[in-house]
Amino acid sequence: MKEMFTSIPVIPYEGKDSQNPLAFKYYDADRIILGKPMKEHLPFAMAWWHNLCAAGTDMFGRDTADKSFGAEKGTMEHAKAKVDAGFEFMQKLGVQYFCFHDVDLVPEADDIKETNRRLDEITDYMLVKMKETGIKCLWGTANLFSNPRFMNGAGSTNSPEVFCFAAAQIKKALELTVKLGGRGYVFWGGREGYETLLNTDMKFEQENIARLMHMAVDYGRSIGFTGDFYIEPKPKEPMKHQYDFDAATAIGFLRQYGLDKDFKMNIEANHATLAGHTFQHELRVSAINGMLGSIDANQGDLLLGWDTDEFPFNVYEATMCMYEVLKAGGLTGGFNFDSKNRRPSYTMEDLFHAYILGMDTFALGLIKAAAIIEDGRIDAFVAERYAGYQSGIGAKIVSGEATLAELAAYAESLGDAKLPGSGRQEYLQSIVNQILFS
Ligand code: XUL
Ligand code: CO
Repeated sequence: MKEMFTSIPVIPYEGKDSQNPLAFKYYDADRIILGKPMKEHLPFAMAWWHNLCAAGTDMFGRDTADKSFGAEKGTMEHAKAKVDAGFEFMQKLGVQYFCFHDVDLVPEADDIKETNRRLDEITDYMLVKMKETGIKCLWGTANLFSNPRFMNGAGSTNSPEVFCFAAAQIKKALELTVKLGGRGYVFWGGREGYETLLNTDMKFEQENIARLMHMAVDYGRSIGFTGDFYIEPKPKEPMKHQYDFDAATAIGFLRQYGLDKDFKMNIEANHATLAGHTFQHELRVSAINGMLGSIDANQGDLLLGWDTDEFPFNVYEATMCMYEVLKAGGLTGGFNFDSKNRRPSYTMEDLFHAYILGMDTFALGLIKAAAIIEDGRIDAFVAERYAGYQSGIGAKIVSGEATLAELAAYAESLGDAKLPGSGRQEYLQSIVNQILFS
């Protein structure tokens, strides 16, 4: 197999003073942080769709990047060239995992049986590469939003025939995920939502999504899938309103329909901010519900109201993300770069720069989050802030023994109104800055 990225070497770690654009400044795979090597804290994954497929087309213009990898697009030769390019790319960067949608892998045929045959062929080829390189699959998914038949959604469609096509794709994508040893299987809502309630039976649509997910769980377990299913919340785009609005909504949905034992969250940074939350908020909501599964590592632009899928460079956000991940004891999934280069950064070298940026940002986030935990001042402050609940009336409230009348009587006995302790937000923020910039 010929080398695709001939001008790019294996990316070395050179440390923070390096000026080499093709070197890591912070991601040092074997460096031990809190007792574990960085590469275990940060199971990075390449997103097949952004890396090997998307070439810059947007609403106003066509491709700027050449992702033909020396083959004619729309052919199986091209599908194979993408595999060659992808594995060389991951190996040169030390990325250990990949994520895929079914139709990222092969050109979709008119007949689903032919698409499935192509998928079998390409995944045989991928398995060979996986064995050669040790690179693994983080998660798989089915694209239930691009084909025109999914214009009204997949599980939420008004058409039972389209629902069956969705079932067929999920069945195959699950089989492929098992074949490739994927750790997880993702449901991003795609077009599961609505444009107007004038034509929408919201209750029925959500029940049908749950039916489809139950069938997926039953089938997945029956063919030996032992990993987690994930919902990837997103509040809008492409639909005006998406049902999996945010983590709290998705967790409520999973509990309502009895899916919570099999599913966790795949939290995407850009989706969090579209929902009006911080990335950290979505991670915390998932973690406290025992459902922090995996992360789509990217970044949005707060001045824009859509999903820009930028490579993450905000170290403050990455630090707060890694703080949540460390506190949650790690992920069962990993960090998938659901990110794309800006359209004018169209060369293959830019793709390497993008991953170096993303991986270094999360490495730095990990280092700084560990430092915040080791420093201990923030944890100590939070513990102290709630210390009143450890004894006296506070402990009685927590134990569930107290009654409303008893508490009212206690309040009367206090006389003067009592203020809670200061929140000390500015002090805590200055600790974070001190650690970030030291
Ligand atoms: C879309 C998105 C998807 C999912 C996988 O916003 O994030 O790429 O990650 O379907
Ligand atoms: Co995503």
